[in-house]
Amino acid sequence: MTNLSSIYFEQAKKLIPGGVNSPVRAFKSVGGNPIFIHSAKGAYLHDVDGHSYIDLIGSWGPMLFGQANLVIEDAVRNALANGFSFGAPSYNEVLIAQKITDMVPSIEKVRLVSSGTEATMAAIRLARAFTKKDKIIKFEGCYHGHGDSFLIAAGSGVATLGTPDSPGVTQATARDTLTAVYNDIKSLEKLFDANIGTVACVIVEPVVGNMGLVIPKNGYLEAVKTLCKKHNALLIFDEVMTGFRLSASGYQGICGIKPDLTTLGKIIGGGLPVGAYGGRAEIMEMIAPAGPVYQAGTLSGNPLATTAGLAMLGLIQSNPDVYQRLEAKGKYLADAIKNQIDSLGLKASVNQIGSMFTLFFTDKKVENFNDAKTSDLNKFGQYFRGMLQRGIYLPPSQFESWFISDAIEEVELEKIITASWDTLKSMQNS
Ligand code: KE4
Repeated sequence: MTNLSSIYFEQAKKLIPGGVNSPVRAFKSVGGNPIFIHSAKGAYLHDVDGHSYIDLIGSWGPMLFGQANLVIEDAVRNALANGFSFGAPSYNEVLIAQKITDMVPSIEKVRLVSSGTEATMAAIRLARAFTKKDKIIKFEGCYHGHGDSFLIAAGSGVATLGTPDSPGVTQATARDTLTAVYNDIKSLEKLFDANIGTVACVIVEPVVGNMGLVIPKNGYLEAVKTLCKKHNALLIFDEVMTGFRLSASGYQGICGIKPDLTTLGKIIGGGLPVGAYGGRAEIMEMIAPAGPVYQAGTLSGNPLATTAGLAMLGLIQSNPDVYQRLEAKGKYLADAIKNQIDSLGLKASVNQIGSMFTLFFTDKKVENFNDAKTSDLNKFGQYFRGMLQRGIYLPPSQFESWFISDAIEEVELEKIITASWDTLKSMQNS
C-alpha cells in the first residue's frame, strides 16, 4: 500500500543523495524505507501517515526531556520577536558560556559552533597547535563527526554503511590519524611508544555511543589520561553525546576525570544547532581572535539556538533528579530485555548506563568494536522492523545507542517491553 512516506522518499531520492540529509537515517542496514516524521511531542513521534511511535532516538540525543518540551518551546517562541540571527555578539552567548563553564568544571573557556563535527574538528586543530605535534589517536568504532581526520575506522553511520574509511580522505590526512582499540590500554600504549613525540592528542568518547553503547572498563579512562600525561598529549573527551545526557556535568562528572578539552553538542542546543568545545583557559586562549588558531562560523552562538540551549540547561539545573529517574528507567528496561533474552535462550546481550542502551545480537559481552561487529545485523534488522511495526522507533542501526527521554513513563516502558517480547518471539518462530 503506497503511503506518503514512500511517496516523499521517492521524491527525496531524486533531489538529495540517498534521499536523506544524514546517512544513518536511511534505514540502509535495517531494511525498508525511512519514515517521514510530521511532528513530535513528549515521548512520541508522529509520521506523515498518521502512525505514532514511542521515540527511542530523541533526535540522536538532544531530547533529554522528550520532544517539543514546553519550556524550550516557549523560550524560542518569545525569542522569535527579537530576530533570528545577528552575526554580532548577543548576551545569550555569555549566559550559555557561563552555564557550560559552571556545569562542567574542566571547561574554563568555551567556544560555540553549530555542530558536534565543527567542535571536534576545531578541538584537534587546537590540540595540534598547542602541542606543536601532528598525530591524533582515536579508537576503532568511535565516531566524532564527519571531519576528514575522524573517518578512519569510525563508528555510527560510517560503521552502519560498512565503510569504515571514507573515500575522499587523503592518505596524508589518514597518516596522521592512529587508531587504538577501546578498552584495551595496551593498544594505546603501543601506539604512543611507536610514535614518540608526535601525538598531539587522544580523542575518545568516554562512554561510547557509536559502536552501540560500550562502557569503559574500571580504570581504563584513568589509564588513558596517565598515558596522555606521560607523552605530553592532550586528552579530549568527545561528550557530544554523553554531555548532559549522563549527568549535569557529562560522563566526566561521573568518572571524575578532567580532560584537557571537551567537545559538546546535541543537548546543549535543546534540539537546535549548537556545538561547543572548551577546556583549560591556557589552551583555549590560542583560538582566534585571542590567539593564532583560526576557527569561525556564521551561525555560531545563534540567538534562537542559544535560547533553546539555555532553556534546556536551565531545565537540567532545575531538575537535578532527572538523571536518577533516567537511570531507573534505563535499568528497568535493560533488566526486562535481559530476562527476555534468557527465557528465549537468545544470542544477545545488553549494555546500559543511565538513559543510554543497546541490545546487541551477539552473545559476547560487548566491550569494543570487534565485539560489537560479531552482532548478527540481519537479526538486528528483523528486530528493528518488528519494533517499528509495534510502534517503537529505535535507532536504525546496530551501532547506535538508544536514548530514553524523561517523557517516557511507565506506560511507555511497558509498551516497549511488550513489543520487544512479541518481536523476539516472532523472530524465534520465523
Ligand atoms: P554532529 O556533527 O552530527 O552534530 O556531531 C557529530 C558527533 C560527534 N561526536 C559524537 C560522539 C557523536 O555521536 C556525533 C554525532 N552522533 C551521530 C549519532 N551517533 C549523529 C547522527 C547522524 O549522524 O545523523
